[in-house]
Amino acid sequence: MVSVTDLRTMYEQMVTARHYEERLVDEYLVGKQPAFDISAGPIPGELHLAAGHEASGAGVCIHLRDDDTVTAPHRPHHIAIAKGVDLKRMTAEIFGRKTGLCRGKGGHMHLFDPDVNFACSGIIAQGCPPAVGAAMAAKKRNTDAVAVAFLGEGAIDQGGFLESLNLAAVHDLPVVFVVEDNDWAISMPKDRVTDVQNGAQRADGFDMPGVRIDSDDAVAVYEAADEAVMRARDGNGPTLIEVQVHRRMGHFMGDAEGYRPEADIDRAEQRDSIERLAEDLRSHGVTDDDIDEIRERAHERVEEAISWAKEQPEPDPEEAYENVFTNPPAQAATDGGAAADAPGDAGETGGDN
Ligand SMILES: Cc1ncc(C[n+]2csc(CCOP(=O)(O)OP(=O)(O)O)c2C)c(N)n1
Ligand SMILES: [Mg+2]
Repeated sequence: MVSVTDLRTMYEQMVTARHYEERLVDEYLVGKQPAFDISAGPIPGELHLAAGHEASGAGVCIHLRDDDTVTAPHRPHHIAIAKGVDLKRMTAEIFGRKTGLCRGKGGHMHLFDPDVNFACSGIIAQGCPPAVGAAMAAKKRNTDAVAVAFLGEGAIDQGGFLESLNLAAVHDLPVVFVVEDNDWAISMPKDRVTDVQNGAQRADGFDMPGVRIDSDDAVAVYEAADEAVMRARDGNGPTLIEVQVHRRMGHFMGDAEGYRPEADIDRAEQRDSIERLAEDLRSHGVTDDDIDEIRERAHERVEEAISWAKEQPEPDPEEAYENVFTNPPAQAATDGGAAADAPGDAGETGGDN
């Protein structure tokens, strides 16, 4: 049974995540108009927002400790915030600054915080094998740490996910897989890629428990995750949880969503898991003043992180090839890195995420 303290914590995480992303939108759009120029402004590159996914991050991560591992996909902010990733350094990373979590080299899809064992990746389902590895390490070290891999419903036909389920099951590993089902993989609706509408059924093929939560109700997620994390910590193996969330925004900032029916967008806007949780708080006797105070505290924290990040120095160009898995092309040492723009060399890192 969820306590009022836990309800308040989840609410704070969720409003922090929502406000954080609203503020990122403001910052992201600076310099990108009138014709959308994705490389311009203080946050260059793609930005995938998780507004509408908050209940899954908060409802799961509230059960985790710093020594538990979380891997997240390309839509990571709500999960990172709920896992306790340093908000200032995460924001500096998103702004490409030198003091960012990855020294400004990763951007918003490649946040890595070893202090709380958090990582994310733009490659879908990529986080599943490392989460299984972290769970195997915890088991071999005889600790009761667990690992959680978050992924989207569009990633659950990937081999990496299915192989991870198998390894986790056969070795009884302390890992929880959390599928965030927002019905879309970019512009592809779920029913065009699979006949299995309940993704939790994938668990049956690996003889592990599978739970589907049909609404983005933070309390329902909390309860399912409580059981799954406890089961993992107690040495009883993995669980697959699928949560119905909703995508309130486009796939990425700048997505005109021409493929998406108006009714679907309206439905996503009407189902607000944060408002639903505020109602839960009220029914537990928390006053509107208390709720406002939580929200204000969250907003202040976000503003502080954004102001701090914007004051941080840009990385030095000479550091471009430090701490990365590539060697500089021959000319880079002498031409300041301009050679990296040539096709086919180490600078060609583009791609559709
Ligand atoms: C292995 C791989 N294939 C394709 C892509 C391109 N891609 C980026 S996001 C995405 C769809 C992801 O959908 P889903 O997993 O449902 O997550 P959502 O964006 O809905 O949160 C795809 C295909 C990728 N990043 N990685
Ligand atoms: Mg999806």
